[in-house]
Amino acid sequence: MSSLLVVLSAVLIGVIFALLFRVQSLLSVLTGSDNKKDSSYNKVNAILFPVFLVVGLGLFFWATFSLDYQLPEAASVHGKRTDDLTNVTLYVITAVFILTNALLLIFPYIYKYDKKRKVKFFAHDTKLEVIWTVIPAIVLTFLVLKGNSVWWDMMSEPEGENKSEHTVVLEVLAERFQWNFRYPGQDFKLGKHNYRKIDGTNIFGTDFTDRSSLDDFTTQEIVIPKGADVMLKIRAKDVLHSVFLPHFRVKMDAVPGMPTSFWFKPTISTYEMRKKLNNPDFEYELACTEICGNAHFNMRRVVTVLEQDEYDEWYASQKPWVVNNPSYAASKLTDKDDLISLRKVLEPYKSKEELEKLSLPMGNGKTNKVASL
Ligand SMILES: [Cu+2]
Repeated sequence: MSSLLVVLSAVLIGVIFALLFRVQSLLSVLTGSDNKKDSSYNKVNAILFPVFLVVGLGLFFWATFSLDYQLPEAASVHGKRTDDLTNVTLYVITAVFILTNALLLIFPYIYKYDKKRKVKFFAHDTKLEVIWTVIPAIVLTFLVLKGNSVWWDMMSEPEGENKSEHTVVLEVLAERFQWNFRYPGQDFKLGKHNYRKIDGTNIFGTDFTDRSSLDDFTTQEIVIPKGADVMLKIRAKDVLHSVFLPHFRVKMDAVPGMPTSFWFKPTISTYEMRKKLNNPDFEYELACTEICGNAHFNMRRVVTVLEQDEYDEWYASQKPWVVNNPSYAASKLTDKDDLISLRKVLEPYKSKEELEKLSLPMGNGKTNKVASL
């Protein structure tokens, strides 16, 4: 009961104050004293608008040019075009940003309260409407068309004079929380895969009945040659991940059930970039840019760009996956010719004795000595 009284008296006091204020303002209108009110606050507020504009723009340019969050120069042909597009877009946006904010903050200063000024009333102005519809439409059309051409550059195989002498196609498989890479072997053809064939050993779901898969090899890092057309075929096993190669300015989501891909052409080798940046520890990297779970931070891999001859050497030194898992591959094969192909792939890596000892269980339950095929 007493608390109700307290609330009621507080409300009453509030009402009394409101009424007093109302009476006071009515009195000032009647006596004409409100016209004489000093307009210094009006002036202070009016000046604060352009001051905010100058300070704000100063901080904006300071943050843009002095904070060091820029990536090094783009290390791919596509990256240079992407940077150009980004810069053109930024120039346009910055110009519009400065213009609109200047108008917004200078108008209150110019048109601050002045009792001598007459107000102009207009509800519609066709000329203004046309100007602010047509100009943005033209600028945006230009930006979209330019962006579209950069996009298709990345999405399609280079043709004509843009095509390099060498092409590298490799598969990128994302899973929580690692990246896996599969290269076509000496036949330069990636073997087929099927998600139904994925198990603890065959993480790519490689289909070994496809002979071009027998010489494929897997790696834990991406190695690519400078100057070649590189295509990444991207898959994800579980959730959304994202393949981001910041130094080459390429990025594409890895979507479960929907293979994606992109093309790019590296132009600066890791060694050259280290020299340019004066940083002997510099590495290009692949980073997952989809927050895919609690160990997301694990999804970083080194990308090494080599000169073509160094790359050829590296490529030739890679062992096909089946060399380390011959029994597994053989267990998936039922056709005799397939097994003979497997033996041919194994032969350069295994001695005759090893091949003799190696028994390859066949899918039909029988066991074959691989050497006796
Ligand atoms: Cu991820």
